[in-house]
Amino acid sequence: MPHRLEGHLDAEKYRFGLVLSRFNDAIGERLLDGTLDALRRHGADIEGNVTVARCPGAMELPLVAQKMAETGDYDAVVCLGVVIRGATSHYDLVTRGATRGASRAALDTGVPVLFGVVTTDTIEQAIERAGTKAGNKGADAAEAAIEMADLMQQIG
Ligand code: INI
Repeated sequence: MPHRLEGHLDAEKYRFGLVLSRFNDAIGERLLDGTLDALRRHGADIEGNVTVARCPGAMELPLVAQKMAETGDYDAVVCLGVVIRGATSHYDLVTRGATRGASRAALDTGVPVLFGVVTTDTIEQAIERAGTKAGNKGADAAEAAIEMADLMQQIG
C-alpha cells in the first residue's frame, strides 16, 4: 500500500483568515454565514482562531489574502465574494484578476488560499449558491480550507 497523504476535516487546531468583498454584500454575507457555520461544524474555534477582513471588491481579495497569508498567523485563507455578469461590464477582468491573484497568493506564500467567490450570470444564480437551492459556496470553500490546512501540515 502506498503512503497516503490526505487532509482530514477536523478544523480544531487550525487558524483561518477569511476575506469578504463588500460588492453584492447582501449575498456575500450569506457566504460568510455558510463559511463560519461549516468551520464551526468541523470543530474550528470561531472566537479564537478565525479572523474576518473585508475589502471593496473581488479584485482586491488577492492582495488582502496574500498579506494575511504572509503574516504566518493562518493555516488557510478563504476569499469570499460575489461577481455577477449581468451587473458587471468588466466581469471577465474581475473574475480573472481574482482567480489568478488568489492562486498566486497561495503559491507565493505556501499558505492555501481558497476561492469561495460566486461568479454567475444573474443575481438569482448567485443567491442559489449562497445558501439556497445550490448549497453555499462559502461552506464548500471552508471545507476545502480545512482539508488543505491539514494536508499541508501532513506534507510538512
Ligand atoms: N466587484 C465584485 O466583487 N463583484 C462585482 O460584481 C463587481 N462588479 O460588478 O463590477 C465588482 N467590481 C469592483 C471590483 O472588484 C473592484 O473593487 C473595483 O474595480 C476597484 O478596484
